[in-house]
Amino acid sequence: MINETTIREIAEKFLIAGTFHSYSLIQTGHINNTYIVEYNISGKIVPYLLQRINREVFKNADQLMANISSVTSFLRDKIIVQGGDPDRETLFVKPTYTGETYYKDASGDAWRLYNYIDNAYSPNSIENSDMFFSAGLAFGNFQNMLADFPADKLYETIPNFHNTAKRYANLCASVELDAKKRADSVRDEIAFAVNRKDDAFVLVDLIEKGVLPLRVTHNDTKLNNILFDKESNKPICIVDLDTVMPGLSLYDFGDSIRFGANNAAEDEKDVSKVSVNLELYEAFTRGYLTSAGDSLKAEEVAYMPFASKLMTFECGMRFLTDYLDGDVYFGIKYEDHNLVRCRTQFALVADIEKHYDAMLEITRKAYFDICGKTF
Ligand code: GN1
Ligand code: MG
Repeated sequence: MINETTIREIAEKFLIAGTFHSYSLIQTGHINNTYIVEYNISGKIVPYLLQRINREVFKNADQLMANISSVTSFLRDKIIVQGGDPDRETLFVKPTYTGETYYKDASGDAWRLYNYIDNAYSPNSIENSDMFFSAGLAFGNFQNMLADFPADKLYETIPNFHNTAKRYANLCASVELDAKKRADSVRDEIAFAVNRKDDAFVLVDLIEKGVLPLRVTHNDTKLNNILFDKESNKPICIVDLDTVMPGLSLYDFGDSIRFGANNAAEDEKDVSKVSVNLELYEAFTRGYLTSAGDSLKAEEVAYMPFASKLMTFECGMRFLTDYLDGDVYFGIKYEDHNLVRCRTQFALVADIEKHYDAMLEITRKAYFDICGKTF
């Protein structure tokens, strides 16, 4: 049971020149537990972000935190050189009194402390296309800033994270095992996935053939992993760096569209509300190409509509797999939550398929307008 005493004890392990003042829980994300912890530093109340890392998902806290601290130090240095504000434009890791990047409690849980970026919000939906254009700029910029980061220094913290062929195989294994006897109730969803088996192999094959290059990517580019400034409504910082690993730029692009260009929430129960918003697709594509377009290969642009579909399909498969496994991975708020999430994802896949040619045309035109290139 996590209560004030626990949080206080943990907060006091970190090298902060002040005393614990108060804490509050933030309900966000499906994976870690997040708290705002306030310290009294010479009479001033200063907030920090405390997180308990989900040890089922991230088995190796040393490697995870090594990735995050090297990437954030790299970003911090670049932001300083570029004249930005390093305290607001990147997370940074506050060490413990013993000089570690995280604190391991008596039960073996790992806790980390970050700077807290205030006057900011992480949106769960898009207000207008300018905002999604900015989101595209922000993720494209993140890709660009890390373009010369030595990728071989990063651990693959969750192996095969976006390996869609593997995700498909995992789904089949869970259907076979049927641990919770739920497979019969989701035959339509299983059939939907089986009918799209070939899609799961497309990008994996292109990596093997050397067509698509591995880059340092974020791998979880949900809109709510961007902090926007409350006053200017401009993106200031990319957060949730747990899955920063070698990956494809298309994973980041596709996952952004999956979440941000859906006309409905990820867990909307009425799937008739789910559809791809082409205006938003165009806005994000233009933002992303503006900051990252010149450093991308033409193939990485050509597959943007496909990746939007594939990342949505992957996420749907993951929710379905977890539903079949008995909801062991994603946090759920009610019994069928993962199934509801799976259905929205599959509905979005179907809608992207309907609008595929239009998305391709939008991408082609944006690439030409912004980079003067074509595919
Ligand atoms: C998880 O924790 P959160 O909500 O940012 C998941 C992503 C999924 C997402 C679906 C480490 O992200 O891969 O796309 O849920 N993160 C991990 O909402 O599995
Ligand atoms: Mg997140």
